[in-house]
Amino acid sequence: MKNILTIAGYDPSSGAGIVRDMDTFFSLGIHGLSVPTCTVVQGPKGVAGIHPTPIKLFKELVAMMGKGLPLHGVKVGVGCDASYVRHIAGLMKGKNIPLVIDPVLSAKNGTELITEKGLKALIKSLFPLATIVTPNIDEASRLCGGEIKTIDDMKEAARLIIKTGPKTVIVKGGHLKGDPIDIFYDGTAFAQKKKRRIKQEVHGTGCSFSSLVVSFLVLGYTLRDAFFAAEDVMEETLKGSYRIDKKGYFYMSTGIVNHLKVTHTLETIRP
Ligand code: PXL
Repeated sequence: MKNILTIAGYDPSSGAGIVRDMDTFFSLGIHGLSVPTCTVVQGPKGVAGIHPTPIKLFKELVAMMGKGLPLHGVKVGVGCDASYVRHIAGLMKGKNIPLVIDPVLSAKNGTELITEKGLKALIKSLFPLATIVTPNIDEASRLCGGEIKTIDDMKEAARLIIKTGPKTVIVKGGHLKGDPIDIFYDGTAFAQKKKRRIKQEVHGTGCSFSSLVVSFLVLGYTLRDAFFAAEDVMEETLKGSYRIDKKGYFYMSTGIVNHLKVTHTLETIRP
């Protein structure tokens, strides 16, 4: 059995964050371990607040996960603040296992999920240790300090982000107009995946996608193959997405990615 540790935010409605990550690992036959950087007070209507995990508790939980348990991969989502991010960097030192970072900045309603200092620490101390970083358009433009409107802008962003240290960058184009395209860049070559836009807005897709990527890396896929396999499974989970609210009541609510809809067996996904 492979173990993947997710260090991210806790969303009690299980739409995003560590619970979503755990569902993803489980759907691919991987055992998930989880340590929350923060608790995000959240339901189908959105985020009402964020409470950092006491740092002493966070460090104790990370230490426990690092002790005696073989870690085969690590995924980082909401980094919360610099002390959490730097501590994760300490955990990764000397470990030759995949690290996938979803550089989450804010919730859909704009609530900041990482401080400015936390973001700086993420770029400075964790990006250089990352196997893959998976920003969406908004995150990529914040990381690069420029607007992203076209595929060429996405590629330029990937080129700039890779200079901060990760081996590979995936820029997710879902927030651009038209059919979304995701861009993969490993420092020498680009690959891209064109997708069909689905009507229902779905929450937690970034968490699922980055968890799928780290899972496939742990299962032995190459970087490029992990990208395409994650894209394939993501499409299935999106097609099967569901709502947890009373239909028509929480009119602002978003759907939940459905990992029970993963029908691919590993053999059929494996390129
Ligand atoms: O989808 C971004 C995200 C990630 N992780 C947690 C969240 C959110 C958005 O609300 O709450 C815990």
